[in-house]
Amino acid sequence: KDHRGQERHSDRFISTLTKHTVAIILAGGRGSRLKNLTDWRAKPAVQFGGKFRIIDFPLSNCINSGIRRINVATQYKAQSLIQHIQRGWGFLRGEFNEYVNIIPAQQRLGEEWYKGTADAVYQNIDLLRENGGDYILVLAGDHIYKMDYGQMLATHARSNADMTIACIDVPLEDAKGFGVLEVDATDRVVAFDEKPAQPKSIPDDPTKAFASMGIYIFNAKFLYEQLIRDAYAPHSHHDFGQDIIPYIINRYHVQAHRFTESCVGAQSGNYYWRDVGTIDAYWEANMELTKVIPELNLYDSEWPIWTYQEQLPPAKFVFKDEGRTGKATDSLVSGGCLISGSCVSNSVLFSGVHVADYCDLDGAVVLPKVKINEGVVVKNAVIDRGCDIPAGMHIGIDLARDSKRFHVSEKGIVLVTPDMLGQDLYRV
Ligand code: ADQ
Ligand code: ADP
Repeated sequence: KDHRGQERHSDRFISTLTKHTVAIILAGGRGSRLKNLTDWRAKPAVQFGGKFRIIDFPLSNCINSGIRRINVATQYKAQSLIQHIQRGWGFLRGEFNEYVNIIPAQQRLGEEWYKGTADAVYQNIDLLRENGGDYILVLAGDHIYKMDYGQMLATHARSNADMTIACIDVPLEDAKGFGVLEVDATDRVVAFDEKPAQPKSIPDDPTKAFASMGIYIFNAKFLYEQLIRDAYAPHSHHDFGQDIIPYIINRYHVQAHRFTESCVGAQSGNYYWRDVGTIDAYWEANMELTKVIPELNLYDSEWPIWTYQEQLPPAKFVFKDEGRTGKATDSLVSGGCLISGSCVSNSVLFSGVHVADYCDLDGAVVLPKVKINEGVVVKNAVIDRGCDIPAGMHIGIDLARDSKRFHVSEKGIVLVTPDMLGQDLYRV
């Protein structure tokens, strides 16, 4: 039985857990590795996949898991994020104690902004207490994935843990960027190393490490005790990965929850979790969606991804002259797009992109409200919202030249923003 006297194997086991869970999504990080894409918006507000923002993924996961009390902690350049959540996520019913609550930074203590991730939760401790959940689900606002948190709550309750961490196998060479765990035979966490210089591999595969996904479940009271203790701990960074987890693993019960078992919407039998933290990863994840069978299925009605959607007319493709039909292949084209006498392939066009005649787009990720004038060629690039690409401009063809005016990533993806074109930012 769990602490409410509910049978662990009863049919209502998981719905009882999700009902008594309050989520807090940490959406404060800039995501500076996304370069100029996050000059004016926080990483969770960055557009993804034609009509979504990154934050829509953890938010949708909460709703689809039956967790409907959600707080979003904002900090860096939150305007765009706040606007998106207000417009798109207002459908929950306060009468039923459902809400998405946007928490502005710095409401409680002192003069400073949040220090680490634990501090961001600590500064909102009063609010969480008022929300009154038994379990607190701490989420990052900047990952693309579909996950049923109900199954993770079940792992947490069944193992009688104080805290549970969602984990995934990652290639050993990538493990330096994660918290790396060791578990015993019951998947209890016995060691934790935050971003180790020399990550340890898992016992049965030297090419892989067991990494924290930065997704945590805490018993509410336990979390508050730890946050208060940590707030006064000298030399603490007030961070879950650097401070809280290393302190508690040998003193309390920390359980690992394997993401492989909880995959959702995985019609092709795989599971998907991406940190689109760099321009290369961001571009690649968008490109993946143009494949015939992408790993991330956005067309899965079992696990819909919700978002704010502007009212827009359908995408339209216009014939120019022989051989110059406006067309798009292996591409995602959103509402409000106009493609006239141009060829678009392997591209993701967000809402309201206009492509004039005689253009060629291949491997283009084009954010909303971009105008591409006649004769433009774009190859392997990310074009930021509101850019007006001058007629005849070639992007991604001569990288040496592009690197003088645009940002060129390690793998040769070109990022173009309105600033770089000397244009005003699009304000809506
Ligand atoms: P990182 O990915 O480095 O490591 P971090 O930069 O601390 O995580 O950010 C986690 C989340 O919190 C992000 O969504 C970020 O936007 C947000 N955030 C950061 N600082 C914030 C603040 N002050 N206020 C509000 N939100 C804030 C973590 C763990 C690792 C784990 C990886 C998985 O520490 O152990 O492996 O996540 O990606
Ligand atoms: P949107 O949320 O409309 O997609 P962006 O993400 O590009 O817009 O911009 C984020 C927010 O930052 C916008 O809502 C806008 O109000 C604000 N903003 C954009 N440019 C500037 C600027 N130059 N100075 C101050 N604020 C800006």
